[in-house]
Amino acid sequence: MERTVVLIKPDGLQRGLVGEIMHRFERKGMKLVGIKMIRLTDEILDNWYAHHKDKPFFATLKSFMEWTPVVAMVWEGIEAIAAVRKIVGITKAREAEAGSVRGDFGMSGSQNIIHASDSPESAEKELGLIFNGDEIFEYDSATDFLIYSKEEL
Ligand code: FUP
Repeated sequence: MERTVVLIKPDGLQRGLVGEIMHRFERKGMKLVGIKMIRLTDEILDNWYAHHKDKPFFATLKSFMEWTPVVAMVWEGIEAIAAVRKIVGITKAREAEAGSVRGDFGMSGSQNIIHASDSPESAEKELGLIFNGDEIFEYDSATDFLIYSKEEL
């Protein structure tokens, strides 16, 4: 099982898309193991987006992400990182596939509603930046046997 971090960004929160987005991960068969609202700080964002720190959009990106709290979630599943990225869609929302969150709800390449970890390394880093150990829950999923075959579990 993999864990991946999803953020509903300030535009997603303001547009009332929190329930809609969570519903998509639930229906897919992903397991929610952590969730909270958090106000992102300069310190978190400098680390989170360290790979973008020299890009021209970095300052705008940070102030956008600090505009309101975000909804942070950790979803678990087999190959969850890639599965969630498919649901999210590509960065530039106006070019994202219809059916993805960005494809269905966005037009912007910067105000693009949602974030999802892009690798096991970034998932681990992002989880550590936002969640304490006691905010991630281990519990038996009553539906795992319906969602996965015996061989997969
Ligand atoms: P993604 O993994 O799809 O969220 O995309 P990136 O990690 O490449 O970018 C992270 C965020 O930086 C994007 F969600 C929005 C912002 N960004 C811009 O504002 N302009 C750009 O040209 C590229 C990214």
